Amino acid sequence: MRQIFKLTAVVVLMIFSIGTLAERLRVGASAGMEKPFGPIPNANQLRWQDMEMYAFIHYSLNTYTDQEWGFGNEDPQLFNPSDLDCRQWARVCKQAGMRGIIFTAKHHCGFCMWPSAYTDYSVKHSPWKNGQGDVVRELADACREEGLKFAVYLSPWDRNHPEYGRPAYVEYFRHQLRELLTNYGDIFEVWFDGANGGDGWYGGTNEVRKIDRTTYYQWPETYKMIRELQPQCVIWNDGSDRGDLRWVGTEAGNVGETNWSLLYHDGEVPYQMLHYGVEDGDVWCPGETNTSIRPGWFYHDAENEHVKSLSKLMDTYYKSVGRNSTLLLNFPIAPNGRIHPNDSLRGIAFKKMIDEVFRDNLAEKADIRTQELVTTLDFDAPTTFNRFLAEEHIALGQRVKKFSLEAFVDGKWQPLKDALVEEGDGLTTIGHRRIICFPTVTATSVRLTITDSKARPLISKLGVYQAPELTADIPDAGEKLSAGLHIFFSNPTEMMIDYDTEQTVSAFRYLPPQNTKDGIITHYTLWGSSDWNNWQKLASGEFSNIVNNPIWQTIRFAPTKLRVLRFVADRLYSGTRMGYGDVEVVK
Ligand code: FUL
Repeated sequence: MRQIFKLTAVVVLMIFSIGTLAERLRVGASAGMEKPFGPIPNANQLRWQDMEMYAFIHYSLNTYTDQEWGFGNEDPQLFNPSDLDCRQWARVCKQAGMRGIIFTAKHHCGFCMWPSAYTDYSVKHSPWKNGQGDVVRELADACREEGLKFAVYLSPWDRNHPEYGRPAYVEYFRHQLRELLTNYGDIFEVWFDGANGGDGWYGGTNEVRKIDRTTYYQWPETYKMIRELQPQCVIWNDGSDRGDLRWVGTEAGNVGETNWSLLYHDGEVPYQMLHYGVEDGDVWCPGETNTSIRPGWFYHDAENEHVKSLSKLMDTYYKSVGRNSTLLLNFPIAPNGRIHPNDSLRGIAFKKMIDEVFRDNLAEKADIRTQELVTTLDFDAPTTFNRFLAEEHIALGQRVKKFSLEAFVDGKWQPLKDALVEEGDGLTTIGHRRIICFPTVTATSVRLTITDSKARPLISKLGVYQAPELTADIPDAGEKLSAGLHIFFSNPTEMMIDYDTEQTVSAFRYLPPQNTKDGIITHYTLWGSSDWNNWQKLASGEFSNIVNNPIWQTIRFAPTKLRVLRFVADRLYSGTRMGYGDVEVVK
């Protein structure tokens, strides 16, 4: 029997519900006869998924040293913002559509943004507010005032602490976590960054300390404490101990178009699993897509003109929220203690654009009929659109594996495909929300067919939209700046850049390889010479976080006259030959 109902955004395939739009939106109730299939989210994971977008805020001593990773010996005296205003952060984040804020209470350098009772390396020993300030408190209060949720990032790797790598540090870490979970109200998420470069200050020993990330932190005990102190909090952890959420394997701002909210309950989690989930996984562990609104996580003056474009941010939205993930978007704090206007303006424009795209659901004007696994939306008149949205009722499990989408144009069904994927049609999983972007079509009908599903599909919302065209201004790596340089390699880890005549040079820039991690330089030394015999060391150091976020790196030094530069890879992330996407010499 063919059933037609109008004005509904809810279709339970094979279950025909009647009632008001609101009742149908609560399809869980009408699907009450349905049994869950496979792993399902718990109440905390469901509440978290509905947040959709929330902000990261990166702020620490790095803000004052122009670094991405502090070594752990940076002076607390550097922390003295002139105009720190957590209310400005909360207002900006709210207007940018963020429903909460996750704050770097402690980054890898170990400096605590609250006056922890367990260390002197904190705001307590900074000139800011004469050591009486507490950034975590100010932000938690500001979030509450703006109606935002609040959460903390507490880096397990601590390059300052003398005991790091030994059991005493794990105790210390738990004490700190307890302070954060008991003194600042409700915490919606805890973020335990897995990054660990090995070396650090460690109480002045300046050495490399290796830990076994699967055993050292004894996560099960820490998790127990979190569950007791904050029963509604979700745990993010990219280590091998399953938290409630998973990293998506990249900081570039995208998750796989196929995105299962499932993992295996134990075992290693390689990139493939992080990025696409696991179809036959046995635990619910949804993906959170984290990226920054500008290239780095911390603020750098040099990036003020590199705040992501609106189309890049929309692309990120479609490739995160539109792919069954949440979006954790970072806003760095500038040295004055505020979000820079370039970031706030772009963030607010981003939210306006999302509202604009999804304001008018054309599906609500269509006749919708569902027969078996095929749902057809018929419009009264030819209708122009370029986005399709579907949501599954995930409370009962993620079920849909594959679907097809067609538009009825000039008397013929035309297949539509996801324009944001490079291979195949991209029409795979749905989950919490799936948005398909395609070139604008004008059609009288659109048809969704579920072609493969683990169990009876429960689709809780459909949408058809016409998004305004944005200019294609997604920046890529750009033209090769190195094309104009005379480059050769004296050995696989040493690059020479030769000028025929002496030049005054003040900086060198390195873009790591973009498509592979092999050859990425993590530690370097840069030399200059005017005669090929006498070499002057210009700089040496680490490229912090370059593996997860392979952006341009800038090495600055006092302006120096030289003819040839020698760029030495002291350490590679993997592989044996230095790799590069591009290099630039700044005169
Ligand atoms: C990474 C860290 O190393 C970065 O500094 C940043 O905090 C990012 C969110 O996670 O793993």
